[in-house]
Amino acid sequence: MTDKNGSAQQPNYDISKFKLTKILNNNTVRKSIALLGTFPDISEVDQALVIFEKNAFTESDVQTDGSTDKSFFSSKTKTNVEFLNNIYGSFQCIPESDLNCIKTTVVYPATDKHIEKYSIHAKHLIAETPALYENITLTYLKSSQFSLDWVYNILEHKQETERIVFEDPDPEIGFVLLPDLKWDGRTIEALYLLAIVHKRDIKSLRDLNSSHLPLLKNIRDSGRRAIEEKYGIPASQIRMYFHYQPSFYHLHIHFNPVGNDAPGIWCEKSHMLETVINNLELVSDYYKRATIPFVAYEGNKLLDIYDEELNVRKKLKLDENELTPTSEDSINAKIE
Ligand code: M7G
Repeated sequence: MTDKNGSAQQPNYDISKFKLTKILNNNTVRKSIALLGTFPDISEVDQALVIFEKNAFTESDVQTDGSTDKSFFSSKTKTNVEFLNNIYGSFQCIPESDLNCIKTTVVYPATDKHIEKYSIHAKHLIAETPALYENITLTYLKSSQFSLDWVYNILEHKQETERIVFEDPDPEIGFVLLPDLKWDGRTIEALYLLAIVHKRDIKSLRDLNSSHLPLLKNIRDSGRRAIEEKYGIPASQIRMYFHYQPSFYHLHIHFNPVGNDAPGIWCEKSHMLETVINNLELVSDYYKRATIPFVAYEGNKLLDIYDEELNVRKKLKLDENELTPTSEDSINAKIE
């Protein structure tokens, strides 16, 4: 959906009109719930995702020194006693509504791939050799990946322009740094920014080589500086990393504070920027030669393709890096 200037237009949905079809994932640890449904007043067929997430606490909301006009410790907070026993008390506090916001993400219209991403699944690890990347993952990616329109909208200043924290416009080593969709935008302790490179020919970690070192070092140094200046978080407390596999195949780097367990920081998915720089300094084509494990989840076609291809190879007694002659065609057939 674009307007006459080519900018993406926001679909005109009203969240109160959402009609639930299915709960996809209720994460009690992250206190988030992913819902599948529709906005029937716009379309009965287009699927919509609504993701609710309770916000982390903001330290300024618990001050009692009068430094904030909104506090949990105010007369506006309603307190229901659950029980009192000796020195212990259990309550349900209902603070004023502004302190009780729920971060809400809507994806509309949502594709089957979006629904898959937000559903709960059993996960499996795949050790992706360079040959498996070339022959299976890359073939799969060419025909099945999320649209990058939102990324180009940011790089071309068509959307989220006022949210940009820092930009280096250089086409080779430049990037845009801005708040990630996952951040509520106010809880500094849970800060989550994304650096998106201007170069458009780097899909992921796999495409990096030593010629990209100036770009990576620029993101590390300028990104850290910008965060320190704007949010007062010192460089020593910023975690910077890539995801592999990412959801979006245009190179980007995640930034968040080491003191906060951001979603997706698990060791099977994250690659620290500092380590990546060091690996490329030691071996210039490290990521072309490395076996990189990644997590695939049940229900994802990529896992089915890996399962089948690796079984065929086993039966034909082929080395796992050799391709069966019909491989590319069979992968494309499975994606369709
Ligand atoms: P990823 O590693 O490709 O995917 O990171 P994953 O972390 O979701 O598995 C892409 C990052 O881009 C994620 O952290 C998303 O939250 C973020 N993101 C996605 N979208 C669609 C947007 C968007 O429209 N705006 C912004 N600012 N961030 C987004």
